[in-house]
Amino acid sequence: MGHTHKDTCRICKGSDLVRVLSLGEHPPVDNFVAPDAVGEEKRYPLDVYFCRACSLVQLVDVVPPTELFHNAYAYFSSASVPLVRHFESYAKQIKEKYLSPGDFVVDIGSNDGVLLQFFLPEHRVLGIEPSSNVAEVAREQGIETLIEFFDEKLAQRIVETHGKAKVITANNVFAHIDDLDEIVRGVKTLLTDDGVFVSESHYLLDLVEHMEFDTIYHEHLCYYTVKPLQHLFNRFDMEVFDVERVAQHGGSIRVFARKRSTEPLSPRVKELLDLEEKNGLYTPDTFLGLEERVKGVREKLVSMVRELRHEGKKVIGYGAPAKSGTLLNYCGFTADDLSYITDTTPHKVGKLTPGSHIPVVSPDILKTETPDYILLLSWNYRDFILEKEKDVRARGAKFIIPVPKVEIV
Ligand code: JHZ
Ligand code: SAH
Ligand code: ZN
Repeated sequence: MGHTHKDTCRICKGSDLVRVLSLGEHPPVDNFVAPDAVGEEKRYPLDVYFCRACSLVQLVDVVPPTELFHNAYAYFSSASVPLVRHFESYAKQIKEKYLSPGDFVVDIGSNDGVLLQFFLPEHRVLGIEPSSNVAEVAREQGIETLIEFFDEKLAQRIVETHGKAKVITANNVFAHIDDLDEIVRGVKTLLTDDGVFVSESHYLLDLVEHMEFDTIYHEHLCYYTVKPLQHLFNRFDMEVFDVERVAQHGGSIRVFARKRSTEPLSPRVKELLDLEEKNGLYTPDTFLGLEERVKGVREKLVSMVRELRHEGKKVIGYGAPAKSGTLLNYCGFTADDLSYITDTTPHKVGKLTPGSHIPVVSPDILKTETPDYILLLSWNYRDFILEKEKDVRARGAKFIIPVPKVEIV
């Protein structure tokens, strides 16, 4: 199946789209390859566009969702200990602010149950998760999960079988869905009149400020700011009533929306809108400069790694997150550059990274091996990983940090 190329904005439907950054063609980042199944991989363009009408930054080349999310999806949220802790405190906030015992919570893109587990047993929960291998893990823990893509029809069915939800969450998935109108209609159908929709996504301001170019990949169709999200919800008679910046994934925004009401909005909404404006996120010029900066990072990283290899040093990678797909393929790294990459996800171990075909192994290898340099691909867990790997560092291994700036520690 090929990809589709849209010529209108995903939120406002306008057609004044400017291409602001091009990263070339890449395979889908979560499609790890079995060593005995190496063949031609499909590559799709990774070009970023800015909408002059509503300021949404987005991809317009859309890979069919079934090629990204399927029965062998590689991302398991619970493989990252700091992320599990994050969702534990997220659930605590929601419980304290919005829930009474017995209330019904639905999570869209519930993955392995990383968030919903923390609402049990006080609340009723339901996960929606189309990647069946990941959904099974949640089911095994007793978290009821529908193996489906969320849409309005499914929302209607859930209302009939389970009733309406007091809280609907959708984390790191609201930026991943092409037809946002369908999702918002579904959310409205499923939500009680006093219900709350909470969604966390990577934040464009952090992407730009900290050069997080590797967080651009086909799963991420939207790079959100508050302004276009307001536009989206308003179109459906809903409103963004609160926003919060959180540190996850190098910087995310947690956005709270509800059916339109007469209640006041949190002052934080206006504060963040002002900050976005001040930082030029509503003009394409801000993004047009990105490509040169990204090329600069590539030059620095590639020459550093190639020089080290030339000197006979052993270099490996640490973490095979989705974003490593973009970084590795954009830099053209292969197993000649990084001998292997460690990752805590059992599903990734034993496979090859998409496109770059570098073997993924368990981090246990570092208990006995001491590479000279370790490229930290899961840079968003930097402090946690540097502390966790203090033994191999004490034995002389150095970490190369690629983001927010290339440095060796
Ligand atoms: P992590 C995810 O992207 C999923 P990814 C998704 N693509 C998305 O939208 C974004 O989040 C926002 C490993 N690891 O969480 C585990 C170690 O090996 O940064 C994971 O494979 N050792 C839908 O994939 C990866 O790193 C460790 O100590 O970029 C982390 O992936 C830790 C902490 C993690 O997200
Ligand atoms: N919410 C988790 C997982 C994010 S990964 C977290 O924040 O860590 C994104 C998840 O959304 C994947 O597990 C993917 O299979 C799922 N997903 C993708 N499209 C979806 C859709 N249309 N409806 C529901 N889930 C979807
Ligand atoms: Zn638009």
